[in-house]
Amino acid sequence: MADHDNETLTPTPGARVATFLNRKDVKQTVFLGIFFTAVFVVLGVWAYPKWMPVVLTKQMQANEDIMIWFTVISAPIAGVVLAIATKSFLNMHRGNTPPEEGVAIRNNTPVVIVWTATSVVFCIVAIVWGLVALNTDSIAAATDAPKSIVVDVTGSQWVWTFYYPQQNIHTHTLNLPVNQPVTFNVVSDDVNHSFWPVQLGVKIDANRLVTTVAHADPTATGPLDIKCAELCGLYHAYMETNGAVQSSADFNSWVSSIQATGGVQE
Ligand SMILES: [Cu+2]
Repeated sequence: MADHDNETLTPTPGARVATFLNRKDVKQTVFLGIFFTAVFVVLGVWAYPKWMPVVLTKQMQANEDIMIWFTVISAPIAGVVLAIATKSFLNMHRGNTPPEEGVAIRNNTPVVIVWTATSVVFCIVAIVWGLVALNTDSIAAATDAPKSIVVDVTGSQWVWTFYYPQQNIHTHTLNLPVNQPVTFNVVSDDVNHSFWPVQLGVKIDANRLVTTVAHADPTATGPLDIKCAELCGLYHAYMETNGAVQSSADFNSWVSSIQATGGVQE
């Protein structure tokens, strides 16, 4: 008899979960969670490509793909958290007594295992993704090196200067021909800077005494913004210049016009 009483008083875990999911406030939260998840997926897939800088290289395309995929993958988590926060906020002013206690999750072993395992899988995916992307890019850089155009980039407080050894020109704007790989040899004259040609999807430290090498594959023409991404002193925010990825004809005539004035851009 005692066993029988116990069975009727303590529902199975499955039944408790079913009761929990049937509660009106839980159903509303789940609905909100699905809604917010959809909003984040739309933001990632539709809005990011519109909001992010124009894609001019394979590297920038890879950056944008990662932003989109990670937004989509993390959308359900952000969606559920925002749903619970919204539902709690909306209930706050009603003076309702709190609903009866749901399934405890703090010491619930299956729940702890699921969220720990999920976090571990997310971290591993992010690490492997990053390592594969880095490795793919360095293999491409090595393969492309012989046919690359070379640009020696120097950061100094607070300007960027460029030297094209193959063309023997000094410039302060960064023009590049489309469909030709480019290798940047980056140094600093003084403090640490960070060379960031935004639309190329490249960002690399500019250090004193050490040359860092970056690589890009321009696939489309368009204007370029070059910024400094490392706080480097009073006028760091103004340490910017511009340029363009051009057709090879436009690039060649730009080079010729500078060579005609002694190889130094005015
Ligand atoms: Cu700076």
